[in-house]
Amino acid sequence: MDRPAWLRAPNPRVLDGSLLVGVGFVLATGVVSLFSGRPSRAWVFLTHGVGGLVLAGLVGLKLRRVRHRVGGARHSAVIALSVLLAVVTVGAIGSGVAWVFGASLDLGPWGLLNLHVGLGLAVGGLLAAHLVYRFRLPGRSDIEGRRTALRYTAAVLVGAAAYRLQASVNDAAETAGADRRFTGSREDGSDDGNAFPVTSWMADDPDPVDAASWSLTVDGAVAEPTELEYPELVDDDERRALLDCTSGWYSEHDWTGVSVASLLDAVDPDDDAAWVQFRSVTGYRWSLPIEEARGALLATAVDGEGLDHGHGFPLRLVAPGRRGFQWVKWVEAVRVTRRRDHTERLAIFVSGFG
Ligand SMILES: Nc1nc2c(c(=O)[nH]1)N[C@H]1C(S)=C(S)[C@@H](COP(=O)(O)O)O[C@H]1N2
Ligand SMILES: [Mo]
Repeated sequence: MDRPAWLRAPNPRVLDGSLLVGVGFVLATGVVSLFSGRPSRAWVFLTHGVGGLVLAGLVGLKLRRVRHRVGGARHSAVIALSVLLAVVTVGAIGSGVAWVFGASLDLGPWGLLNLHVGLGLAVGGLLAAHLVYRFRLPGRSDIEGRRTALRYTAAVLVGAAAYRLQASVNDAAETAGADRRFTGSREDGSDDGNAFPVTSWMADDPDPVDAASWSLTVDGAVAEPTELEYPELVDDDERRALLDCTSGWYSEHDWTGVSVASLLDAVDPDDDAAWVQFRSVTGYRWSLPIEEARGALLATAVDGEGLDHGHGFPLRLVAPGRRGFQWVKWVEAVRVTRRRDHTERLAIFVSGFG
């Protein structure tokens, strides 16, 4: 019996165009997800997962169509590149699915989710190279409007159903993937003082900070810049907040320390001050909009224990709703600025090297 038209393999040009759109979508949501920590962004993670499953189906169709070329006589650099793209794509999708079902991998400072991000970014680069040799625009006659639209609707529905089913399978099998946050992260060491993972992104590993020679500078676009010695810090604030690292774990604690609002009040920011940057002894730094910074905390203690070196003694930023990489450790300067310092986006990658 003939399959209904919308179930037949799509036109090659349409399939290739869909793969391009699909990879673009999954890459974009993947990158945005790394900067998303609030539940209002849950849709980014959800659509990334569903998009990944739809993409898996499209990749399957594509591989079925092109696999015979690999064994053929026309071996060339272009084919080698295509094979590499296929392998890395399958790896990116496979590592994402494995993560969702609770798998782990120990890659020194990194884990399975970091591998997933790395492979995903590699797909973007390899696909760009592949398109240099292979790009063809679909023609008008390829598109077959209504049928294509039906197919896509079906693909997205199947992807969403598969994603939904995943949650039930995880729950029923009680896998490590069952209790993921909406970000995909799994709980580790909550409410247990310093006993949660120590992570650096990428190479930061300073010597322990000597409180006697350390001081905190608060300056920039302010009327009264100041410098505080360690004994001058006044713990005037507490916050229950959850640190959610993009390598896939989260930990919730009661943090105590100095409220950023009280520091700002003491230095009297200029009227046009818009950002507050937190800088580590290593040069690692990140900024928050000034209103949000007022709600943040510079912690000296976690669950009633003094912060230990790995977690940023003497002072670390607690930025509720922000991903872990923005919670700067070993803070020695708070700088108020009018414009965002964009060099910080580079600094978090290179600080600690050399
Ligand atoms: N100075 C500095 N602060 C940093 C980092 C870093 O590499 N250097 N890593 C960040 C990352 S990626 C995370 S997830 C958290 C981890 O904090 P923890 O080591 O206390 O768990 O610190 C953040 N603060
Ligand atoms: Mo992190």
